[in-house]
Amino acid sequence: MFSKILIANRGEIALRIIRACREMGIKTVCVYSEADRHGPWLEVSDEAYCIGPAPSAKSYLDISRIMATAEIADVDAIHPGYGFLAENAHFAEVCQSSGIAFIGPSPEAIRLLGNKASARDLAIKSKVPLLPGTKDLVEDDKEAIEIANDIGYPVIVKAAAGGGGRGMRVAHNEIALVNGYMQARTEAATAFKDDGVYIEKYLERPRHVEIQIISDSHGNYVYCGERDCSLQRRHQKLVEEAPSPIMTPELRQKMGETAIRLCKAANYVTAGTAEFLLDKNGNFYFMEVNTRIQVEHPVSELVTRTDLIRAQIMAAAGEKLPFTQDDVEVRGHAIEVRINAEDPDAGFRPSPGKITDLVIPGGPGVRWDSHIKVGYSIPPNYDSMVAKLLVFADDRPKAIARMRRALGETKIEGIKTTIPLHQRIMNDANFINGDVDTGYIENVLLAK
Ligand code: MV4
Repeated sequence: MFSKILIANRGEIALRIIRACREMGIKTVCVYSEADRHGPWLEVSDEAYCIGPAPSAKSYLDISRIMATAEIADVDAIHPGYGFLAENAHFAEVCQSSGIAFIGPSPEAIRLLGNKASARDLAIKSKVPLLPGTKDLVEDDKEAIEIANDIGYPVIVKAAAGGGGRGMRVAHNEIALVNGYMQARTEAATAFKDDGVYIEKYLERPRHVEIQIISDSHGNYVYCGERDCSLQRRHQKLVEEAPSPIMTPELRQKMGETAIRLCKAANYVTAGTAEFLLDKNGNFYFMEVNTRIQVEHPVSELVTRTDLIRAQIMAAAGEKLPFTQDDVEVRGHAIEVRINAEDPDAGFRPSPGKITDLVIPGGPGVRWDSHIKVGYSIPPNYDSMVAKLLVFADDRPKAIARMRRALGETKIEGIKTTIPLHQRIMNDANFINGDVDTGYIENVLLAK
């Protein structure tokens, strides 16, 4: 097993990884930017090194500064968390060639699945269900029109290098398609330096259901149930839960086995997530694989009683997973809300600043994953998420009641947060009935 791990991240996920390492007897090294000098997670790390100024490009994304620290601190492995360098194949390669384990999949698996067009191709070969669409990149608008006429409108143009909703255009007719096709290419060229796009049939108002997988280098693959992440705003998830309100044991097994088939075909090792769209009739369609540990991983930990960070570290160290598929049973219900330093009444404008008072919720079935404390100033430079509040209960109605209760206990003073919006969601009739889709927040709740 590793004796020391460098954490190339910040905030709550840095703290989550430190906690797992401490329980495993592994020493931790944090790298941080000047803006994070007073980051509370640094106090519980064994070592911490400032590697540069506030802009991510000069700190959390600067591979040479991170690798220099890894060498000096003499670590065995690097955990990238999520965001920043987590899905950067080049970084995984640099780690490999420096003899430092990257806690994540191989550079080849990141590359193969990171490109949505090659992931789609692999899904076809692995008999994973997809929406009708192109097998290859679409070279010009004439070809785009032919494909759309073939599969029928509406269609969606997606950047091959994109993900998480960037570089996408929906078209309901030929004129919109020609425009959308060019816009998607231009946007992709700017954002990803890769203007490749592909086309799919557009599914209206789907649910977003993703399968958590974890595997080791001994060929063991386990799926840890699903998460329903349908409640989003502008591709930012707000609430995640497990199980999905519309899941059945049969569908879970089918989706889980499908996710594993795809990950096996990519020689995928460690934690990953296969994202699917689910329609009202229980049909599911593969979207993409996220080759990292995700923000919402704790909801799966709660319902399957696993420690995914521990399992991820064990797999990266070449050990066997600490559980098998037979050990993993979905029990109870978990909900996570993302508490962001944003003002929901002002278009979700970021609200950084100093925490002047803080009451952390507790009691039965409550988990608080956060790095904040009184006197800490949220810097304006990074993601606005300040806490993940999770609840666990026997069933969904009890979990919702528990979340209402936990949100009521929570007090974060000095900044605006998304807590009032979460209270509204937990009292919303559609949410309570499990009747929401990916358009619900923007089209219904915020329009009410
Ligand atoms: C889609 C879709 C409908 N049809 N693809 C957005 C994120 C990316 N991973 C996939 N996305 C979508 N792809 C087809 N063919 C609708 C979305 C989508 C969406 C998906 C999940 C969660 C929220 C969403 C919000 C808008 C659109």
